[in-house]
Amino acid sequence: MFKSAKKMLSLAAGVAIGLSAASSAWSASSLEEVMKERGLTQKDLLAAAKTYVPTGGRDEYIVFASGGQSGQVIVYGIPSMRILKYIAVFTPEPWQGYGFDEESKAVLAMGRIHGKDITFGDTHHPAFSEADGEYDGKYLFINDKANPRIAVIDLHDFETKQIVVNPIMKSEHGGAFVTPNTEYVIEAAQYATPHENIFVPLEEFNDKYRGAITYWKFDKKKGRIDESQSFSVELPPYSQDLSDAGKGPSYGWSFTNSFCSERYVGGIERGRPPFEAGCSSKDTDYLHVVNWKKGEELVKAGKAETVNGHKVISMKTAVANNMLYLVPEPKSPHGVDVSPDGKFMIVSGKLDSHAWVYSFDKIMKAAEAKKFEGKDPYGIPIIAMKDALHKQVNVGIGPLHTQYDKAGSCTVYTSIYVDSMVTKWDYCEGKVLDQMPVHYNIGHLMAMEGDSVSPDGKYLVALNKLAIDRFNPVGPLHPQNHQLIDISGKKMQLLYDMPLPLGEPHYAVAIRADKLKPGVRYKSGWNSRTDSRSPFKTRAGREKTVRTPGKVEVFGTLIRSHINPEIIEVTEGDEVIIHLTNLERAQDETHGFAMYGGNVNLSVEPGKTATAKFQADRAGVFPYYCTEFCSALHLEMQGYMLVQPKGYKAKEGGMVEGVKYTEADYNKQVKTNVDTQAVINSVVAFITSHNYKDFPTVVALVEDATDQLGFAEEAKKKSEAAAAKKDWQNAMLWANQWWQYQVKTADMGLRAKTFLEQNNAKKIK
Ligand code: CUK
Ligand code: CUA
Repeated sequence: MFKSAKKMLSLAAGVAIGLSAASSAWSASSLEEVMKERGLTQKDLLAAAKTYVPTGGRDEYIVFASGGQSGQVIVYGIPSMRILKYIAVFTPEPWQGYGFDEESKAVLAMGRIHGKDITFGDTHHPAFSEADGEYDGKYLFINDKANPRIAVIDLHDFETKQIVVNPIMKSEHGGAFVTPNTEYVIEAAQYATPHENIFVPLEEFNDKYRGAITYWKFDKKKGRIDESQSFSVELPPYSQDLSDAGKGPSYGWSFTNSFCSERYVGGIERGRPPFEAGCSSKDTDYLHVVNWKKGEELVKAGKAETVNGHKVISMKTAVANNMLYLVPEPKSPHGVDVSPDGKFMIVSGKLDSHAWVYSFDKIMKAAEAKKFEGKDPYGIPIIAMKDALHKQVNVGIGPLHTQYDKAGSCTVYTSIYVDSMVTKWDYCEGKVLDQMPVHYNIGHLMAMEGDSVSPDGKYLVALNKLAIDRFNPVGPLHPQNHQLIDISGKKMQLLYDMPLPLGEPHYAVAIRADKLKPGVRYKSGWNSRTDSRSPFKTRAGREKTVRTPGKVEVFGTLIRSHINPEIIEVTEGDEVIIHLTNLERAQDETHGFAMYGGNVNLSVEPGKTATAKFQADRAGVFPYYCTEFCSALHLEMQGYMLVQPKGYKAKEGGMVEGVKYTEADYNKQVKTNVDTQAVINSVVAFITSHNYKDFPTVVALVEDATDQLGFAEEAKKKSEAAAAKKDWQNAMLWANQWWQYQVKTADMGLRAKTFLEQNNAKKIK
């Protein structure tokens, strides 16, 4: 039996023994003893049992949380609260090679503002694509408040594909919110500015500064926003805030609130009272009620103006076409959340202790009857609060956002920022049902599939702004605290605290895990950012280096455990372009590519083609290597870029080998290989004598092992050819390469065999 397989087999046995020893230790300490030792209560135990997912288990829901200032999206599971991924969106992220390979740099470049690279984002609101108001699990959108932008993430591979820059806003907040069939992604402005990219003094604030809502047209077939079909509606400079799309009876409308309809401009240094004083002096602000369907028609009819190359419907046109109304809402409101049936909108005032339930039906009746209490300074009709209001409920001090429980119920949950609690209440009857403290200062809260037309209830996550004393201290900058709450019973039950150390996630959305069907590999030679075959796709055996004056272009490949080419020779001053295709088909066999000194760092997942581009501006020796521990010989997955000085002449004579091999060495290696093959054959016999085809994991492993064995066969031929010429040096080295492929084959085979044993595969012959 050969050494490595023996080692692996004995290793496997060792693991098995270790497990049984450990399990006896487990049973020795009883549950009661553990509870006593760790000071746990029955309630703690119940919470643990409700959230614990044993090894190999899966979560029921997948959460996509904004990563706040990190400009990323955080993906985690519910109920385990285990973090699964950070998706790079607006910010370079080395693990994913985002912002390092040319393909993803092109995505970040779409987000440039006036030609400047923006390498962060202030993400607030993620939103799923929808079909008939249900999450369809295809795309995720997220906004950037600081630099008004929307990003499109494809949930097929959890990668960012597109960033669009808002053509008229300089600040936003009310995005991303989608219409029920993802016709549009809504983005509303925050701090008013001139729409044109020009200077306008603040003295002209009322006349020249404007808010807006942009409706980004989404092309579901292409999976991209179509900027040419997108449009905006001009709004007064009221500091628009959050938005939501109507559905059911309110389909075709959208709702956006505002928090500084005073139009106050501060200036502490000029001796003026600050913004916060002037922006909270009135008792009410305005909810903007907008008919985007009508807007779409007006744009098609050529009734929109063009600002910065983008279609904008003026307030005048909007009012004349009955597509824009205002409704007073309580002092400095924050969230506006449409009910799953589309009949109500709940708004809370940050400086008020009430949640206000508006009836869409009442608003429409008043609008149709032209029953207005007046017009705002821009001529927009105002529907009186009493003509729009359904209920008003005292929910606690500083209410922010609301989430709806299961479809058909009247139960909602509102985050209470100042009081640090969640209030559960009934919006049909208008009464409080339960209240629960959270830690601390909750912002958004989020229920399972909460923004869809059929929320699931079950769990609620409180996205708390402050953690204060909840976790082990890590310095002045504290993590955020996401708390998982069981809402399946009458009383809310706190289950779990999860620290989130990556920016301030404002909002999150959760989807049923079985709706997501991400791939595990790309079609070979794939540009994942454009979702098309890369022109730089390179197949095994077709690797090449193309030299033109001043430029060296490498078309290379990656596979366990070598980078082809292993030596790249360039001349000082050359532009170097390295395209690498990962030839692996095996799940989770990503290879990285990092090189000394030039900020070169790629992540190349199975099938992907990625490109590094840089200037070799100084002569020297630059090692490169694979950054993912991909096999036992991962450390040997290495190479050298040699940057030769201009005019360099290569020395006479070949490489001096460190070891000289003899015929005896060759024979010894061949003997090992033959023995190894016997082990492989026995593993193959075991696998094929079982119903392995019933296990997709094993089928994939077998496929991969078969590939590796094919490579072994090629190396074997090279070795035998060299031996025939009595070139023992090459015969021995190729025999060793043949063995390396065998070891990889055996590795896959043993993993498959172990899997079959652990999963009680049936013997079929
Ligand atoms: S926001 Cu931060 S807590 Cu941007 Cu939706 Cu309310
Ligand atoms: Cu590939 Cu390490």
